[in-house]
Amino acid sequence: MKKNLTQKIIEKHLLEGDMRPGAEIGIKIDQTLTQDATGTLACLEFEAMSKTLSGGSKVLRGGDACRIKTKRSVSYVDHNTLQNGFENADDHKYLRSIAEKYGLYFSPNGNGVCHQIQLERFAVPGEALIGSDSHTPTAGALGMFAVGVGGLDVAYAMSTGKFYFIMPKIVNVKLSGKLTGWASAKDVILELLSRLSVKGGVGKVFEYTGSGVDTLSVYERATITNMGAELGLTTSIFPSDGQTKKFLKLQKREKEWKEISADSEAKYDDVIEINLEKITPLIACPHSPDNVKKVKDVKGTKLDQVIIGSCTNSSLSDLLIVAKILKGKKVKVPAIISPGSRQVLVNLLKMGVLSDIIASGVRVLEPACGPCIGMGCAPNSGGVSLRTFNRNFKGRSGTDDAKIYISGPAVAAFSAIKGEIAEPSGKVPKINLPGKIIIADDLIIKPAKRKKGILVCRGENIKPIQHAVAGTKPSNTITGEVILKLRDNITTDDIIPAGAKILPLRSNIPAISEYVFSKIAPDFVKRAKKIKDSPRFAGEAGGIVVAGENYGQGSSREHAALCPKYLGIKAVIAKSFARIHKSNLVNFGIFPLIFRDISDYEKISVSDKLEIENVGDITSKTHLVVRNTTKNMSFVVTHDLTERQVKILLAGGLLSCR
Ligand code: MIC
Ligand code: SF4
Repeated sequence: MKKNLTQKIIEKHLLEGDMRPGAEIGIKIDQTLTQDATGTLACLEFEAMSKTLSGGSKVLRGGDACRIKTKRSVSYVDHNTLQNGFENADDHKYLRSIAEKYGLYFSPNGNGVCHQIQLERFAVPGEALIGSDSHTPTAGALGMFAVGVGGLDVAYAMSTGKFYFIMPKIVNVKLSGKLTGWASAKDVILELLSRLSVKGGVGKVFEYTGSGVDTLSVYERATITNMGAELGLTTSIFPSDGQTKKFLKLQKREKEWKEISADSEAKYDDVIEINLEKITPLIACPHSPDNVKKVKDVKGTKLDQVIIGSCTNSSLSDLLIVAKILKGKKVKVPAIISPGSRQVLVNLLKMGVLSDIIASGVRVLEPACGPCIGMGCAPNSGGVSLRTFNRNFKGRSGTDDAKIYISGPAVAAFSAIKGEIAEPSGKVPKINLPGKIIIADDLIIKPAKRKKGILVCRGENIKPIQHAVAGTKPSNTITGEVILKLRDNITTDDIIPAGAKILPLRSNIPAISEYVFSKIAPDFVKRAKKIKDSPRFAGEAGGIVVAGENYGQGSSREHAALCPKYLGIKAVIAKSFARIHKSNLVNFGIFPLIFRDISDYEKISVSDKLEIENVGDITSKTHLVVRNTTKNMSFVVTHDLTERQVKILLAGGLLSCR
């Protein structure tokens, strides 16, 4: 049978299940990645799974502990790079010691953003990667099957080498022609977002094929696969071809290249056609990546700031274009660049173009996520900022009333020079990547040989997770009160915001839980705690959250499930869920339930008391009856959980599921 590329890779890794869209399968995982904002928790979970935690002691002696079961697992420090206090530094020390003890690679602070480095130094065509970051699919640019997941799934893969997920539908995105003028790879993915919206890719893989594929470099492909996360896709993938070989050769990793692509008459579940010739510069307007317009339609919008960077557009080729545009010019508004990796920075320096960027008045930050996750450079009140990032959710920049636009690097560079959103003009510069680059990976610490006496450093900021995740089996009727009723497309940033103030608490669940829904419902925590502690419910009841479509889109942060769990949330009833967040809810024992009849959403109000009956029968029944005792009415909820997920839920979460 003719196969597409996704089927080929999954089949090669298949351990359990049937590769039918919608069915759960288990695959072997070759590589994992974690970053510091999700990785500390993932490593704590890994330790808990590996049963190496001994009675809360701060320092463990090791040597006999289990090692990771994957071929390559990399632990990155790239998100929590501001060190305003001891917290982040302590977490980083913990991560480094875990890497040494269990056999992970460790990429320290200043080395760059995980996805850029994974692409440069670790991704291998045809292999399978999961990462505790939603943009892990960036590695699909190299023909890798790469999926973003919650930390617990990574911890599980590091302990067992396995990953379970729902077999997605595979869509053939057929590219023809080639990009012309100032159109860039960013505009291709913005075009898809404008056609399909932020929930258009849920349950799907986008596999890129067609003659247009050959015209895109790996750097360009990576921009497209990276932002597939914004469509809600399971992943995106390009074939491994001549462009891939060229990239790996440049990275002095030619030996890891192999050709891999779909069979010529392979079948797909759907087809989308894009003629690259027709793509023009696009821009996502506030406050969603799918609010896409033509640059020419918003040009002239005054800007307060421009930032070029993030894992979407911070590669060597992106910054070379920017340097060419900025050469000899001055920026009119504060402009900032954060290179994707130290390798990118070192090569810009060697090629003599960093000086063009600096001379134009641009501030150069260290290679890290930085402003993309609200780690500094927040805009002024009501400020308008144009960024080359992938997300422009309200408040994510650190300034709640700022307006964030998203574009490709050329639009951003021209706009910085004009001080307003501007269309690129003039002759498109030709970017010649050098035949050889400096391979600046010397900061990466390779896995140490197994040895005794490695100390795991657990700073004061790292609180034990057992009490937070300890799953109690749900009783047969979940009794609860609706604490919050939400709109469509609630992001995990809405559930638990990031930013320089909250991020350092990622390894301290009691402390970070104080910020759940803090931006959109400041009294949520108080109300959740009141219900949780109410003697009326005798510890059995909890809060229930009601939501619209695509609940939990965006970041993979499992804190968006774990913290509500800590606050006593028992169930989320939504019109639909985003993939990663749904798995995270299951992993922490919160029921993700779906309205059978969407109109029932309208009939629920905040403070209604609900009883979800016969939860213990959920295995056999896809329907559960919910009694609204406040309004004296009932409605039906369904679920699309697999048997394995039901087992996890009924055990109270993955860590309690043996
Ligand atoms: C993001 O871009 O939102 C993050 C920060 O990289 C997250 C991970 C996190 O919240 O730590 C993601 O994309 O998964
Ligand atoms: Fe970092 Fe931003 Fe990429 Fe998330 S989207 S990994 S915060 S650069």
